[in-house]
Amino acid sequence: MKIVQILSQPITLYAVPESTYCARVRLVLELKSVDYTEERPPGGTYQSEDYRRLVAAGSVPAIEINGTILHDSDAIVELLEDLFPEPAMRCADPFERAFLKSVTRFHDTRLEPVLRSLFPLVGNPEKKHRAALVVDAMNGHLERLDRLINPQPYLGGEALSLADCAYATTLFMMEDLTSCMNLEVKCSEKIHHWRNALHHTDTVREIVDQNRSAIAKWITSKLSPA
Ligand SMILES: N[C@@H](CCC(=O)N[C@@H](CS)C(=O)NCC(=O)O)C(=O)O
Repeated sequence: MKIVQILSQPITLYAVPESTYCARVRLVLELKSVDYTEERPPGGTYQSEDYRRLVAAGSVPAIEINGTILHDSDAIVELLEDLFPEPAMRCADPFERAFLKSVTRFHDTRLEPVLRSLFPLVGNPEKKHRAALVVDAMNGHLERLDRLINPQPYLGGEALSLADCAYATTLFMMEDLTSCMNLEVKCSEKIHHWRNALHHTDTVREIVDQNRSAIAKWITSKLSPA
């Protein structure tokens, strides 16, 4: 029996529209044509007591699947790959698979944490100097990423991988957050081509554009608060 057949319950994704980690899980669910419903955290925020009762780790994304609650986007997409192997989004070759995992880890432990530190600086002109330092650090990570990867057109070759899904919205969010502060993110041509290839892929474009419009609304709320 296929594992998918033993799933007795529909899948619920707890997510917020602005999050790059939530977009990554949404993207994998969509690319694998998995039935799911998406909900905001109960109580309206992932900081609510109601949400923490449901998801002990208190972070989004989380999924409820077969009665199990799981947080952490990387753990979630790995589980989805095991449960729904088509289309394959992990390389069969163990060396390539480990390499792509290391590229994903570079996103989660290097690039995204720096990007995240920009959020509290948006709409704070007095923190422009701090923001410029953050963007310098981000550009340093992008330079390292450029040396690390060789997308053709995706990270694992012709098929989209879980690693691509980790980066898709982040590559745009970096630009949207820096440009609203008149700062410049420096993406190499290689990273630009890869980003364009991602955006030319229908499902990716849909998820990226949804995330970008949520980020645009958030930026507006910070730059011109009501
Ligand atoms: N490593 C986690 C990071 C997720 C994350 O940091 N989510 C943010 C929202 S974008 C959050 O829930 N922050 C609250 C917290 O972690 O306590 C993942 O991949 O899911």
